[in-house]
Amino acid sequence: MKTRILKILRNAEGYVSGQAICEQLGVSRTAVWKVINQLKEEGYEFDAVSNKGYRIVKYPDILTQSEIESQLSGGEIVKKVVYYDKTDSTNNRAKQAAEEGASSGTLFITECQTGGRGRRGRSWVSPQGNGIWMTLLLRPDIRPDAASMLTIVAAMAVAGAVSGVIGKNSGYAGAAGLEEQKKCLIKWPNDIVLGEKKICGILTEMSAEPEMINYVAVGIGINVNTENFDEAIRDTASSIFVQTGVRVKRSEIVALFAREFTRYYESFISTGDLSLVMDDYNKMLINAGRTVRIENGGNVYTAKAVGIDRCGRLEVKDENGAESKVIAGEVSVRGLYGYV
Ligand code: BT5
Repeated sequence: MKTRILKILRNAEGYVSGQAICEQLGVSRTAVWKVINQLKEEGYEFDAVSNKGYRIVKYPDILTQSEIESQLSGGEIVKKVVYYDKTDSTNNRAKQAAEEGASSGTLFITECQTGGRGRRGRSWVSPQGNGIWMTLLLRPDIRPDAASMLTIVAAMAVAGAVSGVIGKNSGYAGAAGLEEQKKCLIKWPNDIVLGEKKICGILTEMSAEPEMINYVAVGIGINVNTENFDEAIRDTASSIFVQTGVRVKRSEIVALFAREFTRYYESFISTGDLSLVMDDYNKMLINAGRTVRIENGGNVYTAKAVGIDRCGRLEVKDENGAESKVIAGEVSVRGLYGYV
């Protein structure tokens, strides 16, 4: 009920009377009043005028189930939000819930991770209060070898959502009007960069049979309002706030991510590959046209990145013009002189 009341208040043009809420939801005045008090405790500020009703004048920067679900339209792939004040890793929460039967479209999100994970045993710094640490549980009807493409789909959705929210909050007409350096780009395959620094990483994990996926957990970490970084990541990491000076509400990014993800995911599922979305991805690809250093086990070489193909492989050209394709998961791709 909290989500529904919050949605009514959020979408209202002006004041909404307690009576109108009661009638719309078929609940008592006391029940509405209790929810309004709970919302006040969570940091929502109201203007309450007799004979007119309530209007929300300030939203807290929180990631609770009702804060996020009240911003969803119902048409998104994200159907349900499960929130934790603190947990070890939202990927662990999603995987455990998946084993216990949780449905596709459940989003696990937390304020703080105590054991945030990157790829190949690396750790992910996930402090309290200023980032988005979330995992989307999916049960797609695709071949297991196509699951890694979900990282590409998620990267596009994050980049689109971050550019959109920055555009909206910085007074520009939209992402298209952003200065080039404030556009959110993708470093193949799983990093989202702003101002050439990493603001987001994606960790996709899967449980599958030879021909069938049980579930995929798409874990996403975004540094939103972070101001200081651990020494170990200071050179490469940054946040939306540090790069743009804009402080955005984290739930707005999550809601826009849900919409963007739905758009790209539906295209991906309709063909089972990235053929309908790869052009958009390649436009957001920071590596495109740049020389990259590819480390594949003991084999290190440089080549010019061209773009991804419909399976998400990075096409590169060596100095003699010979083309080859790099498969994610096995390699590390860096710029010649730094992170990109
Ligand atoms: C990633 O790994 O970039 C995937 C990160 C996924 C994090 C999300 S948060 C929600 C969900 N739950 C989890 O437990 N994980 C997912 P990788 O490409 O391996 O990069 C890891 C490297 O990024 C580390 O070794 C550091 O160098 C750097 N790093 C760590 N924390 C960072 C941060 N907060 N911001 C930027 N860089 C960071």
